[in-house]
Order: sequence, then structure tokens, then C-alpha cells
Amino acid sequence: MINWFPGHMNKTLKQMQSDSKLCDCFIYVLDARCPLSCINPEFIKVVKDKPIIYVLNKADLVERTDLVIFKKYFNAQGSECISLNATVSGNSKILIDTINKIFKQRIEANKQKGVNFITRAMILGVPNSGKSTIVNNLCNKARAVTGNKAGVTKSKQWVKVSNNIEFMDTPGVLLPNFDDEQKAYNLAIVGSVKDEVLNLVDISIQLINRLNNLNENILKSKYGVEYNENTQLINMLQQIGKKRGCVIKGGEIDLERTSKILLTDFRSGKLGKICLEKI
Ligand SMILES: Nc1nc2c(ncn2[C@@H]2O[C@H](COP(=O)(O)OP(=O)(O)O)[C@@H](O)[C@H]2O)c(=O)[nH]1
Ligand SMILES: [Mg+2]
Repeated sequence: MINWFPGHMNKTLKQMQSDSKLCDCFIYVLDARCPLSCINPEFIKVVKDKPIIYVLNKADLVERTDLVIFKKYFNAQGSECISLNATVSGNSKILIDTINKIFKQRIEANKQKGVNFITRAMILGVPNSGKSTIVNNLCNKARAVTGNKAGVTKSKQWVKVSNNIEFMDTPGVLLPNFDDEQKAYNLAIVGSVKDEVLNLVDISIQLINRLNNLNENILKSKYGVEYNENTQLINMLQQIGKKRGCVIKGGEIDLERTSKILLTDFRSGKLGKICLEKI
């Protein structure tokens, strides 16, 4: 369904594996609307020995109960997990606190020796998960690139986000492999895959299907579209189009335009706080 080049992914993974040697920990930014779909299991294999902090970003777009469930899930794997609305200035500071908590012993041992130990982190995640927003949030937009450090690969630059924490300046962008079609669709729905390479009608049908399964009232209350088990999903999309005035000559519904409206409504939270995954 989605064009993806395994060769390209292998190259990215290799680069990240090599970059990961320069880092003490990883900040894996996930879209809270489909956290598991955002995870590339290959990455976890290549960096298994260092702490990963999972960030359920865009927490403002899902219910608290969903955040609690995913937090428990990642904690059970021995990882820290925080939820975040990175668009609110100051919120991302919780990441600094979490990193300091993980490396507390090492930081304090160094302090006693009079050394300000710098902890380095790589921020990574699928496109559009909020990586840049988080970094800008922590840097108050004035990105302080600290430049090369002795003993650190010259080509890497670091962004200072607190007095003892630096992020690798280029966030890692890694899509999961799309073997799991449902996960691929979730990513397309939340906007992690460029819309240009997608069939938006196909993606919208998938969204309608998920919404029907979650709660039939979502589409009913927003567009007045009723669902029963005999309803064809394409008919529901047509009804939404009719409701939203996406009619072309001859009374035909412009499904492409309808799909864009539906996806935009979902992505901006206008359909409510909705998590696409259940565990
Ligand atoms: N609602 C909401 N939107 C967010 C949040 N974090 C980022 N965004 C938005 O998501 C989009 C992608 O963010 P960006 O930082 O560019 O993602 P990146 O591709 O991972 O660097 C932007 O429009 C952000 O404003 C959040 O916590 N909540
Ligand atoms: Mg970015």
C-alpha cells in the first residue's frame, strides 16, 4: 500500500546504530494516537543496551485513560514513559527531569569529583510525531548548537537543552517496516506518511472503519452519518461528502475532497480525543 524502500531503511538503521554509540540514551517520540504503530522493532534491536524514554506526544489528542494504559505497557518493559503536549511551552522540561532521574547516580558521582557530566541523547521517531517541536520547546527557539567536542565524531553537532544534557542535532527519522498493514494505515491516518504518496480515499475508508469499531457515535454526532452492519464504508464516506457540500456536477460526491476534510478533522482533534490502538 505504501511505497517503502527496505534498502533506504537499512541505511538509516545503520547510521543510527553508529550514531547511537555517541549517545547515553534515546528519546523515542511516539504519536499518542497510535504509539505501537510508531515503533520500529529493528531499532530496539540495534540499541538494546541503552535506556529508551518513550514519549507519548500529542497527549492532548487522546483520553487520559489511553495514556495510562500505554504508560503501563512501556513501564512493564523496563522503560520510562512520559506523556506530553509539546505545543505548550515549558511542558517538555519533564524530559530533562526524566533523563536526570535515570542518570542520577552517575551525575552525582561526577559532581563529587567536580565534573559536570554531560548526558547525550538521540531523539527519534516517525515523521510528524513532534520531534522538532520538543527540541524547540526545550531550547526556547534559540537553538544553542554546542559544536564538536573532543572525542566525539566531528560531523555530529549537539544541541544544549539544559546545563548537563545535549541532544544530537538531527533527530532520527525512522518509519517502522510496513509488514503490518494495520499499523501502516494508522500512521497514514495520523499524518506520518506524506499524503502525496497515499490514496486518501483508501485511508479515509480505513479511518471510518476504525471509528465505527471504537464508537459509532463519533461520525454520527459530527456528520450525522448512521452506521449499521449493512452499511458500506464507501457509502458513509459519500454521506459525509454530501453533508460537507463536496458535490460535483451531476450530484456526484467528490470523494477525494471529502477524504481530505475527514482526515483534517480527525488529525486536528475535531472528532474528539481518539486513540486508534487498543491493547
Ligand atoms: N496537538 C499537538 N500537536 C503537536 C504536538 N507536538 C507537535 N505537534 C504538531 O505536530 C506537527 C509536527 O511536529 P514536528 O515537531 O514538526 O514533528 P517532527 O516531524 O517529528 O519534527 C506540527 O504541526 C506540530 O505543531 C502535541 O503535543 N500536540
Ligand atoms: Mg522535524
